[in-house]
Parts: sequence; structure tokens; C-alpha cells
Amino acid sequence: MNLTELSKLCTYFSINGSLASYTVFTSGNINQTYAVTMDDGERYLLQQINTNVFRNPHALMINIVSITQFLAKKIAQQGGDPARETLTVIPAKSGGNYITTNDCCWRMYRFIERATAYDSVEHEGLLREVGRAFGIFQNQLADFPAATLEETIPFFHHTQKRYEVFCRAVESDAVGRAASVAEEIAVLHAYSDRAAIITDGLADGSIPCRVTHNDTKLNNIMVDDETGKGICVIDLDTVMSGSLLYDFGDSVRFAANVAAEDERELDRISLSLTRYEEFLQGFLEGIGPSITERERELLPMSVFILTYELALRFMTDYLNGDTYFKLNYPEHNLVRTRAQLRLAQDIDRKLSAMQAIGEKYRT
Ligand code: GN1
Ligand code: MG
Repeated sequence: MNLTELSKLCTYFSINGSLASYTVFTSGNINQTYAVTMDDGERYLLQQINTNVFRNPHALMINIVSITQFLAKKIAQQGGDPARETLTVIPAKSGGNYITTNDCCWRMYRFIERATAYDSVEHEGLLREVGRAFGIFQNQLADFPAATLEETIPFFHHTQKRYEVFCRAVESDAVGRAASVAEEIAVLHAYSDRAAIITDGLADGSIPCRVTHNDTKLNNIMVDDETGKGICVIDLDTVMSGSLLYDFGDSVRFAANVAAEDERELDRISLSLTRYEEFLQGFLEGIGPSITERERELLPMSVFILTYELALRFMTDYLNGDTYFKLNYPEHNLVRTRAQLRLAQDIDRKLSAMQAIGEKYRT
């Protein structure tokens, strides 16, 4: 996309002024994101929705609008600032909440100024804030009518189904890569007995079904530059009903790993128990007393399961010929798989230490 193309796209949305400049965001693995600055100084996020991943952008945008409107009302009632504490969707001039042009779907959000989405843990205390923000998000949505949400990606965190999809990818071996990654495949099979722990709990009612974010990476929280508080949860594409264990596990998987999600040097990868404790503390503060005993018990295991699940997803994509995740280089999905597997092994060794930390925060 160049300035002229982006400038034209901006004219479709209900905003003033014309495009003065833009920057490209590179951190997401799915959507294409631009920060656009208009000649009146206002900034917006302009995002192309990846319709290969999100097959029903219409339903997706209805989910996002109803969630953000619900949150805006609640934030205002609680004396907060909805413009900074939740996303604001900019309507299209033609009506609706997104536009379609040349077979591509685009949407626009108000840019949250003076706040940062961190790609790595840059200072002490950050994880507690991030944990708290995700906990509060769940709390605020506790009385949202979950049944009205469309399932934008069916079985998104259904680890057992992810395992089955992986098995099929191994079998069909679409691009002839399976033999070269036999070792990684064997490790992925070896952990499969843990795949159904959360989904079985949801199915038999021993784990409550809640509205969940489902993509709780560190960079999906905006942190206020001045106060250091986690103020806004972003990237709401995968908000659906599920288990809080999805959100907790996925967030810790990303943020408590002292190395990058796609680190090549496997010996650098390790789950920091200090970071685990920080995040846990914030999350428990944010979610409050509604967390159940069974959920608490499974917090450490959820970190393992979500890490294992992502390893399955990266490997499946590698075996399928890289059709889902954006790549920075040809072997990226394989590097990501190895990194997540190494992390899963490290988490496995630390499960009882994580459980012991949890005991400290019982009230
Ligand atoms: C994708 O694009 P991003 O970074 O927000 C993916 C998540 C993965 C993550 C791994 C819709 O999220 O599930 O955990 O990459 N989102 C989707 O980095 O598949
Ligand atoms: Mg994201």
C-alpha cells in the first residue's frame, strides 16, 4: 500500500481531513495494520482484515462493535474514559462498520494516543499491569450476553481439534516436509494426552464458559505512557466464548518467556517464574473473586496447553506449506514451532513451582 492508495481508503470512513502520512505496523501475524495521520493532526488505525483467516468479516465486526459499545457504557458508568479504555470503531460513510474494495475488507479505529503496546517486557511491573488489564476485561464482560457472539473462528482454542488437524496435516504431507521434521512431530504426538483437559472441562461444566479475548499477547494491551497502567485491550477479532484459561495461558506463554516467540537459539528460551508471579498477581486482582477453584488449579497447566497448542498450529501451517501465518522468512513456522516446543518442555518442568506460587495468592 502506498500513500495514494491509503489516502483513497481513508475517504471511505467518517472522519475529517485528508491523509498526511502513515506508518506500517509489523507486529501482527494476521492482519495488515497502518497508523494514518490526517492533515488535521488526528490519527487512526486502518486495518485490512485477513479474510483468509476471518471468513466472515461482517459477523466479526458485529462482535467487535457490540463488545466495544458494551464496554464503553460500563467504563463511562465507572467514571473512566471510553475513548482511551476501549476501541472506538469509525463508521464507514456508506453505513456499516467496515468497507469492501477490490475484494479486501478494511476497518478503522480511533488511535489511542500517549500509550504503548509492548512487544517485549521492557520494565518491571509491566506484567502485573498487563495481567490486571486482562483480568479486568473479563470482569467487565462477565454480564455480556455471550450467546450473541458469533464464533469467528470455530474451535479456535479447541486444542484436541487442533491436534487432530495437525495429525491430518502430517498424513497428507502436502508439500513433502514431514520426513524432515519427524523429531518435532514425535514430540507433538507425545504430549497429545493433555490436549483435551480444558475443552473437556468446558464440556462437562467443571470449567465455566466466559467471554474471552483469545489472543492475549502482551502487545494487545495499550499501556498509558504517563501512568504505566494497562488501559485498553485491543485486537478484539477473536473475542468469543471460552475459558479464562485460554487468556491466562496464552498471555503467560508469550510474556513470561524471556526470549522471543520465534527465538532461534533454543537455549535462550525459558519461562521466568518471576514474570509468572507478576502476571498472576495482576490477573487475580483484575478478575476478582469470580475465579473458581478448578480454574485456579489449572492456571499453570493452561500455560503448557496454550504453548503446546501454538506449537501444533505453527507445525500444521509448516506442513501445509505456510498458508496461514505471515512469515518473515521461509522457515519461520518451523523456527516458531521449535521455540514453542522448547518453551512447553520448560513449562512442564516448572508446573509444580508455578502451582506453589499460586498458593501464595489465595485470599
Ligand atoms: C496471531 O496476529 P496476532 O499476533 O495478533 C494468531 C494468534 C497466535 C499469534 C502467535 C487469529 O495473532 O492466535 O497466538 O499469532 N491470531 C489468529 O503469534 O490466528
Ligand atoms: Mg495482535
